[in-house]
Amino acid sequence: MKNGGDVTKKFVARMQNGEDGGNSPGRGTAVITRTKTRTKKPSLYRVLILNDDYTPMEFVIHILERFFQKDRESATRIMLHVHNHGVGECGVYTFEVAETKVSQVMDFARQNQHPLQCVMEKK
Ligand code: TYC
Repeated sequence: MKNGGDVTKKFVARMQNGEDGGNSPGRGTAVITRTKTRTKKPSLYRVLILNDDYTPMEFVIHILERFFQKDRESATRIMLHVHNHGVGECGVYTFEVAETKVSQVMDFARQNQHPLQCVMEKK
């Protein structure tokens, strides 16, 4: 279901008389301001890792287990997909979580002197 953001709607209602607390643009009419609270789904971002010729396969598997909560089997599957296709998805997150994951992976790869690249893209 598609939904907008928070919307303040003004409803024009016909009054029985003019006694509406001075909220009336004209005699016998009132403007009632109501704030409708609507939920807004956050934008989602894919976190991707890129293939290179130097990062050890075991290191990539470790990254997927440590930062993306993958079990050994799916970590291996994702790593091999990246190895064979050049790029692969580690997970899908809201903006700040995705940003944090990218930083964690890039920092950890750098600390271990591997050229592994990690990026995020809007879904
Ligand atoms: N291509 C690397 C190798 O042969 C392995 C690798 C896989 C590197 C995935 C990066 O994101 C990557 N050692």
